[in-house]
Amino acid sequence: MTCTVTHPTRYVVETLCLQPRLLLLRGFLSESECDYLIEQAEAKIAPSTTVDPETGEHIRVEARSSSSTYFQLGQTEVLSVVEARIANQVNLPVVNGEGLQVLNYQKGQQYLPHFDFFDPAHKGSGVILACGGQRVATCIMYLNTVEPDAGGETHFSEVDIRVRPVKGDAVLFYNTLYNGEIDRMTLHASLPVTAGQKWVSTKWIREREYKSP
Ligand code: PD2
Ligand code: ZN
Repeated sequence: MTCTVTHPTRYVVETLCLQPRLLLLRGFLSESECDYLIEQAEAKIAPSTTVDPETGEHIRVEARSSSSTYFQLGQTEVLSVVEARIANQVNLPVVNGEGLQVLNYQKGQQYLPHFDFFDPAHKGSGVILACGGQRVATCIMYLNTVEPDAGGETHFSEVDIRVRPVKGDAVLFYNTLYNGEIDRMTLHASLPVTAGQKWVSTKWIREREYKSP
C-alpha cells in the first residue's frame, strides 16, 4: 500500500504520571502509518517470544500469548520516519532504538505483568546489557482502536493507570529513573482482549547505540 509520510507531525503530549514517568502521545502516528505497519507485519507474524532472564535467549512463554514480528532499523522509509519521530520525542539518537516490533492480540490474548528493563540481578542480563545498555524507555503505539469494554488496555498496575488502545495514540514510559536505576513502578501488562483484536507497535530504546548480538 502507499503510505503518505507526513513529517514533522503535530501530536499532543499528556503527562499521565510522574513516577513512573508516563506520557500519552495523542495522534503520534497517522492513520496511514498505522495501516502500513499492520500490512507490513501481517505477512510474517508468528507467536511471540520473550528474553529468558537466566540465559538471555528468546523463548516462547505462556505469559505472552500474542503474535509478533520485528523490523530492522530503517528497513523502509516509513519506518525511518517513525523512528526519527520517536528519537526526537525521547531526545536520544535513532541508533539507540531496537528494531520496531509489531504485535497482534486476538480475543483472549494478553501479556501478563512484566518489566521491559533487564534486571541487572538476573544472570542473563549481562549479555543483553552489553549490546546497548539498559532499555531506558518504551514507546507502545496503538495501530487500531479497541472499543471501550473490549479489554486490551495497557495497564500500569502499581499506579492503576489503564491506557485504552486508540488508533494513532502512543504511550511512552521510562524504565529507568533519573539516576539510571531501574524503576519497578513501571510494572505493566496488556490486559486480555475480550472482543475484536488489538495491534500495537513497540519500540524499546537503549542507553547507547544498540547492536543486536
Ligand atoms: O501491547 C501492550 O499493551 C503491551 C503491554 C505491555 C506491550 C508490551 N508490554 C511490550 O511490548 O513490552
Ligand atoms: Zn512491556
